[in-house]
Amino acid sequence: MADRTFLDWPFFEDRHRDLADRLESWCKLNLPVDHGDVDAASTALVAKLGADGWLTHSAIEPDGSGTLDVRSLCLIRETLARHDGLADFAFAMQGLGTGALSLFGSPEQRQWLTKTRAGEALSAFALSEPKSGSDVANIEMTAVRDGDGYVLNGEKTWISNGGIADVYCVFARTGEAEGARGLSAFVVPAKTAGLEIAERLGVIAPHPLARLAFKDVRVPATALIGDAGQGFKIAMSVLDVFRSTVGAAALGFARRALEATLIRVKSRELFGAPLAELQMVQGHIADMALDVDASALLVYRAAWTKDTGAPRVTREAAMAKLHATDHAQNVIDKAVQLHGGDGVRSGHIVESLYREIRALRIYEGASDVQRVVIARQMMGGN
Ligand code: COS
Repeated sequence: MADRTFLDWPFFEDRHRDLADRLESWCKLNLPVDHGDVDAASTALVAKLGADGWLTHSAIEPDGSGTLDVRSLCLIRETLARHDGLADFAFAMQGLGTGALSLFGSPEQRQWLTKTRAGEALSAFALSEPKSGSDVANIEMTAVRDGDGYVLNGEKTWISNGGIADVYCVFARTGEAEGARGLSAFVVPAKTAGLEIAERLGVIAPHPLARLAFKDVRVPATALIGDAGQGFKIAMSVLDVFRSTVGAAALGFARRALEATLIRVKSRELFGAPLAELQMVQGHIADMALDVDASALLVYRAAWTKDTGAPRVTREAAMAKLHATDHAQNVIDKAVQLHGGDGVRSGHIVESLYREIRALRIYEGASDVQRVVIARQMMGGN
């Protein structure tokens, strides 16, 4: 059983402890699922998470009431990730894909939230392009005003839920100014004419992922989220909320690796005694436990700071994501090492965690981007 004493920390209220307990029971009944067909598995997970009420935490109410409670988002992601990485992915994308609608959506646009919160529609966040992953200000996709709407042309890539999403949040250049100040955000239904899945992308921990082509995709002016020219700030505000949740997912993976390792070192005998009696092994266990607790402190510090009213948590969220993802990688690597041959055996839990963790140091802002963000914040910049 993974350590749950962190739930006593003052970052949480009783409703969070109750949420964590209820979700733990749900996970034991429903996870893991078969990942053989990731499209079918992800769609089914979203439906089940929606039917059982967990997706109500992924977005605000369609009538505009409520908030995104980041502590709940983090607890849910941590718990799901500890049981099944694909379940965490399915939950996370419902929040990221609709984050701009929760924070900036019009009443009409927020109608999507009725379906995404019920697990009846899947959403996706379409920001990255072949030439602008880390450098968001360099987005090349265009959205040209035409009559009573906009026409979108260009490509998006590394789009999670690409191919199975019902609605995309798309960032494009509307040209109010150069660089970051000339971008806008749009809500685009997947079935809009001209929006095509150009390529499905396979990765080391498979999940639905695609490159999208936009060829003269016409959307009405009401598809614009927030104001024209505000797209960069909308993207960054969404990432400020969701980056600490990526740290939370990494934390869930790391806790699972530590849990598996504790069982392993107490049961596996070497040189006539359990592995756990070797001081060198104890040193690794201590480092793993320290990495887990330090990550948890940073993740829930960021979440609590946002929930208690900070206008921006750019530094806290970047620190949480950077530390938790990089250190989960260390924890899981040690877990693989302490499992010996079993650690690299296909289908073993630590082998799958080793594959699952890697992308988290890349998506939603690579580790070095987080370092840039933190340094700028420390020096009084953006
Ligand atoms: N919240 C609100 N506004 C923000 C912001 C934030 N977190 N971060 C920056 N801004 C504002 C700035 O204040 C600035 O506003 P003004 O034009 O009014 O001065 C504007 O946005 C531009 O900011 P900045 O100059 O810092 O932009 P840069 O082009 O230097 O980019 C980085 C900054 C690299 C940090 C940004 O592009 C980034 O986060 N990249 C990673 C993107 C990412 O996560 N990709 C993964 C895709 S999702 S899987």
